[in-house]
Amino acid sequence: MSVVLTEQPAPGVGLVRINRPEARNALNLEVRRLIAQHLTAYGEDKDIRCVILTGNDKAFAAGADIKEMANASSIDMLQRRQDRLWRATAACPKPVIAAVNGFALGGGCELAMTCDIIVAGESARFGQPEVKIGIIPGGGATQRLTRAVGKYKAMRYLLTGDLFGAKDAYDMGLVSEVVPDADVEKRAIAIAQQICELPPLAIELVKESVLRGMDGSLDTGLALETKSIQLLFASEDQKEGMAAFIEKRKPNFQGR
Ligand code: CO8
Repeated sequence: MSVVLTEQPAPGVGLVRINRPEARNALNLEVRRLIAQHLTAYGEDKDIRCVILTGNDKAFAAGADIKEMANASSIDMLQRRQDRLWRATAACPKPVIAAVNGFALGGGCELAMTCDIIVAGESARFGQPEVKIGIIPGGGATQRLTRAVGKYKAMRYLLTGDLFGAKDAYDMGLVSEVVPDADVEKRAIAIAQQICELPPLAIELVKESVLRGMDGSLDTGLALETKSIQLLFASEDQKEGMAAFIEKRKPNFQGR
């Protein structure tokens, strides 16, 4: 069986499941490459409108595969060019929801942070324990965790490697929702279905405006948002959405 599985749990929803239970879903290169491949394919698939990335009940992912890295040289690490793989989530034009149960540590927490929405189970454990094994995060945590929760909370966890629970993650602003463990996937699918009902072009431009805007000045971000809303007035879905509101009926969005 493959180390990364795909399913379609509902119409329009693509689900990518990390499947290395014997290694707490540690992200070896094969897993990283397959996740990136599936996200790219779903991004191009007209029938998919929202993607869920998940693991199993024990682990979303317990980090990069330490056994695969332990004896690597700097040049090996450079030639693995993993940074390109980390970009696949943001590059996917459709929203990606992380459904997290169990451990999301190191590269696993970083993978969740590349997603657009994070739904976590009550017992999920997050953390960036890299300093405990002599390295620092390499999948974006020094930047994405800091942007998500602020300098002082990020430093507190990055500098100690301490783990933290789902409630703390929620209180810090790292996760979008906390639900009972058994409901994580169900809730992620429900959010995905809600998104599938909405006009895909508007959804794509929300994602782009938020992600690109976060990296620029407020002025640049606002300009991008303005251009995006102006652009949407060329879409049939904008005409349909507003007409349906006025005519008091359900809109029928076509992604055009
Ligand atoms: N890598 C490889 N194998 C792992 C990993 C991992 N990250 N995590 C768990 N495993 C393996 C264990 O070795 C064990 O294998 P075996 O049965 O052969 O001994 C099996 O999974 C089960 O693990 P445990 O027995 O330890 O299970 P527990 O439930 O007792 O503990 C933990 C689970 C707490 C998750 C524990 O396994 C652990 O601490 N794992 C390591 C967590 C960690 O340090 N993660 C950070 C890794 S470094 C990283 O992610 C850097 C990202 C940089 C990426 C970018 C590079 C350019």
